[in-house]
Amino acid sequence: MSVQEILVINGPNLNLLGQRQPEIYGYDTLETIEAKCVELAKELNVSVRFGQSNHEGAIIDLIHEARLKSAAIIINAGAYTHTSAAIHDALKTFDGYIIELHISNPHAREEFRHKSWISSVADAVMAGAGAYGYELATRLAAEKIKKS
Ligand code: CA2
Repeated sequence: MSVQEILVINGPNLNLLGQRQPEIYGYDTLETIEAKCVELAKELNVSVRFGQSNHEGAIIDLIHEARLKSAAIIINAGAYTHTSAAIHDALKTFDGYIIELHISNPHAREEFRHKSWISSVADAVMAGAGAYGYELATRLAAEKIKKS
């Protein structure tokens, strides 16, 4: 049987990780985080692929691609988390396991970050663990897709 894929989708501005606001988002870059998750995925006998876009439509295209190729989605939709009915609708069409992920804890931040359009279509929500959250989410997704 072929190795199952986890698609990790990152939304707007997350390409700047490690370059600005380290007090909130830490010092790891998205490339470093990806390398750690790819390594971990090998140990867990799954595959991990990262995608990032600053554009809502491109994130929706990634979700549609996952419908055909991926067993799980880990999504940090960035600020689109708090605004996007379109990403909500796209995730609803995905049959696999969905984890909503945040580096910071949006509930401990400004009021506008308390609303998520993604939580209601996610199987799990993880927030506030910093960049380490990506590894935790990879472990959880791997466990869930192996049991499915
Ligand atoms: O904590 C998270 O992961 C967030 O999804 C990050 C989003 C924010 O809008 C959400 O409320 C919570 C923002 C991502 C911005 O990323 C930056 C990275 C480096 C420098 C500046 C922004």
